[in-house]
Amino acid sequence: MRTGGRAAVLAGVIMTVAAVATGCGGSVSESGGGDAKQLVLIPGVANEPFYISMQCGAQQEAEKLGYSLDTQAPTQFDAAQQTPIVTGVIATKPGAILIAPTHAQAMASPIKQAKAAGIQVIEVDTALEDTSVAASSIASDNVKGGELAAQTLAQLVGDKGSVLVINTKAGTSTTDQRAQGFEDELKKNHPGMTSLGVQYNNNEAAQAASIVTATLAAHPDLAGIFATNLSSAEGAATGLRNAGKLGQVKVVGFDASPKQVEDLKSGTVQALIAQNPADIGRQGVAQAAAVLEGKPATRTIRTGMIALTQENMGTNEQYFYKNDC
Ligand code: T6T
Repeated sequence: MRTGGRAAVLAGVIMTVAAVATGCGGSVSESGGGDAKQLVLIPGVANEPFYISMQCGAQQEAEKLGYSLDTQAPTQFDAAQQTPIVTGVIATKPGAILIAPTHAQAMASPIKQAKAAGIQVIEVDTALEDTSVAASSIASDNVKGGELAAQTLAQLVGDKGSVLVINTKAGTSTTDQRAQGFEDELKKNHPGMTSLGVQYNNNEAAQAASIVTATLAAHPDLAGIFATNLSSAEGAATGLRNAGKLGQVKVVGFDASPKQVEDLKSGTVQALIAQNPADIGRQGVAQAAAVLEGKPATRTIRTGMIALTQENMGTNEQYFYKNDC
């Protein structure tokens, strides 16, 4: 990111927290014999820096507001694994669950069961397609994030050439929106760039690396990659390293895990769209507390993002995700 033009676009990327208040009223919790002061966070997957950072923020806020927070996560980002966790949590009757649904449709049924059992539902990061279930949803503006990724990649490749999108799993609300925002921005404002389309890595970094290898074999002139999340970006870096194409093919990745930050520092990837998962967790707990205390909830909350580059990463360390609190 050395030219004035690049810096100018990237300077304007910090999106401040914007709450879209709809004034949805909450009711005092009746958790049917359970503990209304107990909250359960159900992330998309265990041991992953994005969700660990979210948990750290949620934990801090829960302590501040006088709630207990338990976290139960599936070992894979998979609705079949997340469903029994939700079912088990329903039996313990907490006041609220804060959940990152691993699939916009497949998780609707268990989450509706939680709501029917009198448990308040707050969506953190991902969301169900059915917007009638959750009292509040807190996430980055993922369409905007995809657009920002397209603008950033366009600058890196000189606004021309073939680019690839590596997505995680179809049906993940956030990454689908990022891919959509990216593709729409290319069509609208970057006619010199051609998208080779979206390929899915099943949220496995190794699969993202294989996708890069296969794409380079078919398209040796590949100019850039948009990797829609942590696993895609970590894997894309490995794929390019294996193919000896580091630096030649430009990468814009979503998220900022410790490994991704290392990849940015070493120039393996050129930009990272970092989210603010701790803020998602904090605001998720605040919304849960509001509905449990009969105060109005904010139906949709958008948290901040920033495009990190080698140039600005030194002054934006607060955006790096954590492996522990
Ligand atoms: O990108 C985040 C999250 O926003 C997305 O919904 C799923 O993947 C991550 O957790 C990163 O792995």
